[in-house]
Amino acid sequence: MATNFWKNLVWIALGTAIICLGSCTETPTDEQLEVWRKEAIAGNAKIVADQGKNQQQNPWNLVIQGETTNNQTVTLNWDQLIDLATTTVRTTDANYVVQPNKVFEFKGIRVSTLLEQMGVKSSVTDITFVCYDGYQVTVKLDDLRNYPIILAVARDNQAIQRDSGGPIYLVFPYSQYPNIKRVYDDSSWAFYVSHIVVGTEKAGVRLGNSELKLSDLDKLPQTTITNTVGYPIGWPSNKIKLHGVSMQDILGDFNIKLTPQGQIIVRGKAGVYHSSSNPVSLTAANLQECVVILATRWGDQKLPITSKMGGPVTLAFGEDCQDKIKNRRWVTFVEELITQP
Ligand SMILES: Nc1nc2c(c(=O)[nH]1)N[C@H]1C(S)=C(S)[C@@H](COP(=O)(O)O)O[C@H]1N2
Ligand SMILES: [Mo]
Repeated sequence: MATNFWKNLVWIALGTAIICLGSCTETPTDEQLEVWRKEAIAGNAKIVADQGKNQQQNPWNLVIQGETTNNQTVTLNWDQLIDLATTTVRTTDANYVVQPNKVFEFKGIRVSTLLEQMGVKSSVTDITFVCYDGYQVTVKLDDLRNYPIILAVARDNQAIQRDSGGPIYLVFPYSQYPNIKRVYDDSSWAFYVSHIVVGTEKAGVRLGNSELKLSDLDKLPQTTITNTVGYPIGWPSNKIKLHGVSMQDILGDFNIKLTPQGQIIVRGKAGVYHSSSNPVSLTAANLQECVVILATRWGDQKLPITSKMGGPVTLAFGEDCQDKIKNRRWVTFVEELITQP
């Protein structure tokens, strides 16, 4: 079955090649990439919507993107994931606190095998797992190659429940290799994984029909804020500098004027940011009262924001936002701005 799956994938790739007849190059065009990206995002948004509607059916996709050999995004649906889940790992479960020594049989997809099939650029060292709730975990590619670290879909032959990290749970072979605990503690066991990001993606924030790349953001006036960050993981806990473009300047550049009732919705990669009932939204008043930026760099050295930190683009709030914006969320992996003027 797994072989069959990869055959299908090749077939899909071939189908795409046929469409661009004659003028085909090895690298897909930006337009093609954009189509694939949109498909992946639309597919994921749909899964998330269905997930909300019907918990029983439990559909789930896994999206693989970033610095793969072809810069392609691949979305695997649940049936495909089950077909690929051929690796068994017997280990204790870092989060099974009732019986910390109980050994479970996890069944899942060995991450290194999946990445081998996808192809990874030779410069890549880190692989980041993004979860439905916006949490992320980064694992060294070498460690994925050296240890059977799996995306588990079953524990003792049962689907993994949400409260145990399912439907896709990142599992480390603690029992066989106790030493890896020192590098990957219980916080590394990512729950409800929805994306694998290979290396760090290129910045690309959609706004209407446009896509803001890093070079576009760099052309706009640059704003620096200094604050304690509210990202879930991967950042220093002291006050730090974040550099990027203020939301006001982005709206100004696109000639978008928000009415007093208007708002701008900020969407990150994770499913939680695709909920229509609880979006991250900023009003015109919010943006007048305090500084909100799309951050592209951090620290005194203006380092790029890697996947490990939820980059390349994150949402950041100035200190003056403290009491002014309720339900502030420091969105990681920002991918889209939706304006409702
Ligand atoms: N998706 C996701 N996975 C996650 C977390 C999380 O917040 N979200 N927390 C991590 C941490 S810090 C620990 S200790 C374990 C258990 O988290 P819990 O105590 O919140 O259940 O899951 C890890 N995996
Ligand atoms: Mo934790």
